[in-house]
Amino acid sequence: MKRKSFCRICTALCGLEVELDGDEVIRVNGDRDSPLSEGFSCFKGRYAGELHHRDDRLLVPKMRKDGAMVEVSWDEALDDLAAKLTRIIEESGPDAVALFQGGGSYMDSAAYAMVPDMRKALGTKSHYSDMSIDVMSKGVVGEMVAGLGIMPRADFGRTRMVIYVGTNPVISGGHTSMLNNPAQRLREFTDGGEVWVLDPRRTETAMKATRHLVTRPGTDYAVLAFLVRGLLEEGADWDYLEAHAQDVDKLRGVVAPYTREHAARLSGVAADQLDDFLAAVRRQGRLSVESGTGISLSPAANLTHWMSLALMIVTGSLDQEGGAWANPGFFLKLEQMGLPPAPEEGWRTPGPASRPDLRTVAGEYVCAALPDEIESGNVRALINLSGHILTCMPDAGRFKSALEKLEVLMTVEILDNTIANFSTHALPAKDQLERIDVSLAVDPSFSAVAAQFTPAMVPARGEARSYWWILTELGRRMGMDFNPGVDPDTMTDADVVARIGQGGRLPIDTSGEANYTLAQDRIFGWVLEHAAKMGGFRLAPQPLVDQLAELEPPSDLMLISRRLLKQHNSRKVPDKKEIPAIYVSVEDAAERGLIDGETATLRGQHGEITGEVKIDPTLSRGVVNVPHGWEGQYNVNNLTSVHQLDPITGMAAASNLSVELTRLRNSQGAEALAPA
Ligand SMILES: Nc1nc2c(c(=O)[nH]1)N[C@H]1C(S)=C(S)[C@@H](COP(=O)(O)OP(=O)(O)OC[C@H]3O[C@@H](n4cnc5c(=O)[nH]c(N)nc54)[C@H](O)[C@@H]3O)O[C@H]1N2
Ligand SMILES: Nc1nc2c(c(=O)[nH]1)N[C@H]1C(S)=C(S)[C@@H](COP(=O)(O)OP(=O)(O)OC[C@H]3O[C@@H](n4cnc5c(=O)[nH]c(N)nc54)[C@H](O)[C@@H]3O)O[C@H]1N2
Ligand code: SF4
Ligand SMILES: [Mo]
Repeated sequence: MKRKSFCRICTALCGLEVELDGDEVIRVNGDRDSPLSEGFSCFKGRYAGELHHRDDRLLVPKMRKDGAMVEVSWDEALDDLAAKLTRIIEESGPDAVALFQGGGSYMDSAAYAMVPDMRKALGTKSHYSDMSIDVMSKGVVGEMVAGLGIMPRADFGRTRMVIYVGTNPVISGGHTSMLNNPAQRLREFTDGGEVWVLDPRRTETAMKATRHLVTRPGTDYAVLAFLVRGLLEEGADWDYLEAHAQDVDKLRGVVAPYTREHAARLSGVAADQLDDFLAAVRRQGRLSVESGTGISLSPAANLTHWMSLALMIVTGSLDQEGGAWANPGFFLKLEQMGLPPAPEEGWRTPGPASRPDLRTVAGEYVCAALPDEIESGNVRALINLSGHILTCMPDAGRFKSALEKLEVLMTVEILDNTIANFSTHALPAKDQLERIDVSLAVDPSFSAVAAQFTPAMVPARGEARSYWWILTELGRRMGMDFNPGVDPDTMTDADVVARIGQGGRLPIDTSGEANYTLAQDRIFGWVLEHAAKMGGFRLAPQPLVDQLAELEPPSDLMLISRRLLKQHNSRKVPDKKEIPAIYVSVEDAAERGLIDGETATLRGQHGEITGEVKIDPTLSRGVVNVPHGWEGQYNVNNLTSVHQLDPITGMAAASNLSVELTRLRNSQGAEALAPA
């Protein structure tokens, strides 16, 4: 039997067709009938069946007893947790219990929906999430410029120029804006217009683009500033600027130094290529600039987002047909939230007790503050909502030793993996094929104002329970209501998801088979209306002007971030080619006399990685990469640090770090063989 579903791994949310034989998943394929993905799917989505049946699924709750993780009953695990968390709150107050929302919890809508109520019931301010190891700058700079953390994307079918900066949607599915069926979408863009890619790597997206500009890491802001400068001389949309923006003259002063020569020197892009780029932008008029983790994880994150927004504003593209639009959401309905525009600094309050300097973003503390919070005794328990926190966090060593000091580390997982066994309590949740769901968490990243629904495909294996049930039941045992209106004794998964399905722009039918509900293709004008309340877009927020003056130029060799096709952060589809290694460009390998498979040391300011070199012809000279998500020796977060933080967002830099690469030598100075 074949049943339709949708994938809940990345923001592309591809339609899937799941072939079943009773409770056995035979295979998973892309759904040709999906209006979003039109049959497209990737390895990760198609692996859902094998993942479901894997031998290392976490199927029974586990708890640490005398140092070892042992299987226990749900009652024992939850009662023990409830007692310990209650005691910690009584002794140290609610902030001693921290929450972390990780990658495995976002796409479980029933769990995601209850987190705000759970936090409120716990009364804790210690709320952390992937946001502060991923995308802080987009939110903060959005608030500074537009009064709201908007994440614009192309107006499919109408936008004639799309600029991708530090994002590789063909592999990733998009950062904060989904790109479904990427090859097809890019063909449509390039048929009617132009796609330009700025990336130090010849990415899979660059290979399908009209033009690829190889930028030196962290210098894209200079290229964008050069465009803004040129447009303010000729080609800007002055009607739009007069109606919707402020501080045009201040912006003109800021970008004045970015002449073609200066921008070329900084970015490494030849001056005649910059001329072509400016000519293309003038020719196309409206455009969309989309960026990803190559930008958001870098020290130049804020400046690049600022210049991206400035370019969309100067060309009269932002919130305009044929330019870039921001999805206000099917469920979350940002335009109806009624928030006033943010102040020029963004909505910020002091950070946690040990790190007040690390200010909040969207009411959350930043992950970089967590080690200090734990070591100072302010945080004694961590409720880890499915993050692989040994690999995803900056300064892996420091994080690990801090996490070891926790009295309670509760992890909700689907796998009996390293993080589950590092915890004090590991609780098995349903995997994506086992749960009924709607597309809630990544709602505003959707390419239309739309929603998807899927029933569960197969029953839960072992004793895995619904995520919402686990959390709601924990609250009840603590005498708290983590999920008001939901009774875990009487309500089913279907009841809980049906409530969420009623909260969108249109009611969703959650009673039967998978469906796609389109409320409206796109919504325009709401961002402009919001910005009008503060006198129009702020083109030159002072904190960004100040940061621009302090930015350091890139060094000779820079570590960059990038994603792999068959791996989703820490989650891997087994593959012979995507092996842990230090990925080095042909030129950098040659200069150091390195050959494929040889051992080398990659040394940063804060740590080092010694391992095998893999020569990667897609990398440009001066750029090295260790993909994130690997444990142990190849954990790239051995090179990042909670001491290298963005002064505005408090986010640790995980891309564009200055590094040195040397061939491994032994203590006598002779070249050593690769260690066995
Ligand atoms: N150096 C460096 N560090 C980075 C990054 C980088 O590029 N470089 N990227 C950063 C970014 S952008 C992010 S978002 C984070 C991501 O890092 P994490 O938040 O750790 O996300 P994942 O590794 O995707 O998934 C975490 C866990 O979810 C579990 N899981 C999988 N499916 C399910 C499910 O259906 N239900 C439940 N309950 N759990 C499930 C997996 O087994 C896994 O252990 O890492 C960040 N860290
Ligand atoms: N296959 C796969 N898909 C994923 C994930 C995954 O791990 N694997 N993770 C998911 C998650 S959590 C996220 S947040 C999204 C991220 O989605 P994307 O941001 O699209 O992620 P990446 O593919 O890492 O793309 C980052 C790009 O930035 C480039 N880059 C690095 N530094 C610079 C720079 O200074 N300037 C420029 N111009 N480019 C630079 C890199 O070469 C790389 O091509 O992907 C999601 N989808
Ligand atoms: S692109 Fe993303 S949503 Fe689509 S199948 Fe792959 S992981 Fe799933
Ligand atoms: Mo992410």
